[in-house]
Amino acid sequence: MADAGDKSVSGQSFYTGGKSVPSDMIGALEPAGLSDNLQHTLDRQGYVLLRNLIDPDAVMIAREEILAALGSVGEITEPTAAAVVSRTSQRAKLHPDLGSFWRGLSESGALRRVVHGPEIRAAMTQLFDAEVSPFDFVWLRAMAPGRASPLHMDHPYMNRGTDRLVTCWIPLGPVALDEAPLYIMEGSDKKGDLRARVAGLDVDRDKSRSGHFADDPIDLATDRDLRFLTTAFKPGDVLIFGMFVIHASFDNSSQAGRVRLSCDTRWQPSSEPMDERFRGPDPPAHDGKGYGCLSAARPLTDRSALR
Ligand SMILES: O=C(O)CCC(=O)C(=O)O
Repeated sequence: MADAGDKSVSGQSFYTGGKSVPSDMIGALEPAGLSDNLQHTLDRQGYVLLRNLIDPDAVMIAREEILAALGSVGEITEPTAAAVVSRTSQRAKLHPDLGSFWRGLSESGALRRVVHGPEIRAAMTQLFDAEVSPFDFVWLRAMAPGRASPLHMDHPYMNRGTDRLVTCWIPLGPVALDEAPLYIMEGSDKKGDLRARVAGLDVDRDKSRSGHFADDPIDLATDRDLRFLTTAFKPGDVLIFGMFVIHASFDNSSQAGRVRLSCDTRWQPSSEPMDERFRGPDPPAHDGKGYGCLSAARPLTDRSALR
């Protein structure tokens, strides 16, 4: 297992769709600091990586709660703190309403302390230079070995409110380089033709089109001379990016069989309109399915890809 928190990405093999990514196509995400102008950094490089922003103890408390819940449905072996998958599941039997099970975890106080807590609120206030609000809906993810998130921009999934919207991707615990770290395609937000492919698309209204990019990530990066930027993450780190940045995760190739936990959230100025699907005490999310719309709401043994 590579060292989580190590800035270097050299010497590590990365895989997408089972294919090895050439090492000269990989680069390291550069951290910023709160003394930087966060909006300028976001505009310039398409992302802001803030190391150790959130209290790591709070992150680990949320992590342990989620791992214990996955252990209670037989998906994580004992001791659950090691985050190793069992490759079996009792989830659907014990919790026939899978969305409700995932909603319970997503709304826990321990997780909300991390993803909507004072540190991230302060960073978002600084970034937007305004009072800020998060979407109430959060995208809690458990990425099992062999799985990955597909290549996409966030815009077609959440564009019924303001354009002044950012994603905050938060690792829930250490994420080593072989444990499906998120990657960003460097400079992809500056490529007008890539943006034009999904600009204005609303995946819930236009079912004939996928929000994801069907391209093979290595082919796209080669054709457009784009690098994959990633890093190993530590508890407390936050990766912020805009709606038109191409991103995905590498395959979880953990030989130890460790699951990757993370949560992505969205923030915007409070004065701007919010996408109604993701606000309120019981957000309808995609197709009114609530938390049941997420791949992570399915058992870890399930291979279907939702959101
Ligand atoms: O965590 C992942 O694998 C995907 C996250 C993502 O797509 C996002 O934060 O927008």
